[in-house]
Amino acid sequence: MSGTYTLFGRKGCGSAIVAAALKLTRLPYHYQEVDEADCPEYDRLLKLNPLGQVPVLLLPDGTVMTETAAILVLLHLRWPLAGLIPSSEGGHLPVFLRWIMVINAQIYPSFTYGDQPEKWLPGVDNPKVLTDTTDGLRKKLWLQIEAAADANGPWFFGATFCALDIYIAVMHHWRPGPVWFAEYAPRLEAIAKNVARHPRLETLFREQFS
Ligand SMILES: N[C@@H](CCC(=O)N[C@@H](CS)C(=O)NCC(=O)O)C(=O)O
Repeated sequence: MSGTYTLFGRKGCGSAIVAAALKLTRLPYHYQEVDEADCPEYDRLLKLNPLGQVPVLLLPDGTVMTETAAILVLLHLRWPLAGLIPSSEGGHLPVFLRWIMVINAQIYPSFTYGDQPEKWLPGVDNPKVLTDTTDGLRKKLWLQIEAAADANGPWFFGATFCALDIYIAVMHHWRPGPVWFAEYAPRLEAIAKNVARHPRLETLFREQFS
């Protein structure tokens, strides 16, 4: 499909996952940074996604997409050569589907609720307890993903790169953070470093996480 995509994002956020996927697919895109709530770009973002969340991807035909995983599936279908999703031949696909759903349905929302606990527990004396419990759940989930990752790398599936590697590389910068990953999830930490060194992604990762 021809035409330019527009990605609405914020430095260091989940939009970096979509930006990395776009770079691998080589689909042409324009990046719109939305770094604060009080700016015209944020008003435009709110019109596209009333939740005000990034990433939002505006397709060349004007269709609005939210939800990182849904966007990656679409990009994969439009540019399968990027290898974002493992082939249905071989055993990787079911494992990929399991962990990509755990990341999107459990790990990602743990930030939605844990980052602004007072929003979800109005009037409660100690809303930070929600941050602590969701941080704990997230560590438990990352440890499961660590145990499932190939011990020798360089990617989650050994020699086979896929979008899980991109998620790991971006999210390892988020709580509990790189120091925790280095100590408790060294396979995931190694994957994150390898993705950040990928020739097509290294500039993006430097820009997003420096
Ligand atoms: N389910 C969404 C979650 C997106 C999301 O939570 N994005 C964060 C940035 S990484 C955000 O915009 N948070 C602000 C908010 O939730 O108000 C997705 O998969 O893309």
